[in-house]
Amino acid sequence: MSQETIFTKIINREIPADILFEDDLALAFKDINPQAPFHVLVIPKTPIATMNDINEENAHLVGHLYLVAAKLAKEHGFAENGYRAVMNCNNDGGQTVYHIHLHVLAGKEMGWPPY
Ligand code: D5M
Repeated sequence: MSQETIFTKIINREIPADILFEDDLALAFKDINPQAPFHVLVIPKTPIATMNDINEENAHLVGHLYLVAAKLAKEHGFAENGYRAVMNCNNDGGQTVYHIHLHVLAGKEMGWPPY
């Protein structure tokens, strides 16, 4: 299927990942190339290639990603100090895997803007 990426293989347990959370709609696992002490990716189980492909039918999944992100950040003790949740889109956004994912970064003070 054209929308299959390495993240589909993680969902299907065809390749290993350090999974922190799973439910019917989403999966969260540690980023293989962490940019902060805590760096987790939260993905929908249904593949959506980019933010440009979010629509009325699948938008509820994106809200769910944020719900899972906040839950994980709270559970790991980052609620008070704070954290960042970001989704990259296409080349200029820095997207490399074309299955949308929310990066959840925490455990250090982050800068802005994100050059
Ligand atoms: O982010 C894609 C992210 O996906 C990037 O931070 C590395 C991560 N990645 C890629 N392959 C894996 C595997 N196999 N496990 C865990 N994390 C992975 P983007 O926003 O698309 O640049």
